[in-house]
Amino acid sequence: MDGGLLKPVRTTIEMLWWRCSAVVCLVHPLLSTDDDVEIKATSSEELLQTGNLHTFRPTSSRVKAGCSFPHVVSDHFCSRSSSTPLTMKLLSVSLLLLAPLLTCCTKTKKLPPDCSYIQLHNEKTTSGVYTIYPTGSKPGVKVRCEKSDGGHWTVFQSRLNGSLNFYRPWDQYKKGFGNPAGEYWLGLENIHQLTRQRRYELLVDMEDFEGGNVSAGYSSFSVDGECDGYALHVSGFTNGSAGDSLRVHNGQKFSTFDKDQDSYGKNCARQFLGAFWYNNCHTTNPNGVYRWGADGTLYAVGVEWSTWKGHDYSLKTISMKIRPVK
Ligand SMILES: [Ca+2]
Repeated sequence: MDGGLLKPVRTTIEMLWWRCSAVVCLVHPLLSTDDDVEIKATSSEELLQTGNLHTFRPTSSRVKAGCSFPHVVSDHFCSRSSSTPLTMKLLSVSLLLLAPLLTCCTKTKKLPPDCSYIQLHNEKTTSGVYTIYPTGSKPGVKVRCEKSDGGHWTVFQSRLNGSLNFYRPWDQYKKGFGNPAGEYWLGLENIHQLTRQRRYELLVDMEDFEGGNVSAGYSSFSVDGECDGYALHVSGFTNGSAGDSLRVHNGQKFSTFDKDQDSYGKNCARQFLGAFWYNNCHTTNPNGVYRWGADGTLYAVGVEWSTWKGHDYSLKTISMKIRPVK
């Protein structure tokens, strides 16, 4: 091998030795200070021949070294001034290598999956916008949390003032849209990820333009995955003067104007200008057209909860929220 070919090989070997040296510098204190020995070496190749780990300075002919495996080193290159049991050394090195893993396990902090979890770990939290992690991992999603005596509710749907158009296609209802501080939809995938892990209850709060304020509660709420059409499972109507307008929607898949999964011969989303778990078609249309109160111009296209205000009254506000069942 001529000099031109030998040079890159020598350079590579020296780089490898520098990397090994960095590792040894970290391990070195555990190998004990009295293991330091003086060795003679004139090149990286000579050190390589020892089969040992060393701190190595390529420009120096006399090298300070820590012998990690003295039993494989000849007396010519390495002599010991003391004898620490080899098993103790191996144990020390093993603990050092395992330390990062042990540290990782003890320092792992669970990301909050919902608003209730956030409040549970910080009772001083107030109502507002927080980041939750429905899948248990990043990235998270911003959501509005509403505080009550029984724990924070995670709001997944909110109509407040008609500032946002809710007549949107499937992909937007899947991933979510809007601003959690105002009007928004959390997204079917997020709702599914939340409710697949724990049992949730549902609360629907609503308000009319005359100062009326009612609610409807359900003891069980969940949404299937996309492969099952994000089907709704809601049951256990418990209270609320709003009445039960969700019963006929139980078990229905979600539909948008560009994805018809309803039980109607035509397209409910197109006919009633919304997106929901339509059946044939609805007794509530919370994602319908925002209108100001009573309006019979177009039948049942408004933001409605029929068991409270009928099909020709569009509500002032409505919000749907969930929290884990205790
Ligand atoms: Ca249909």
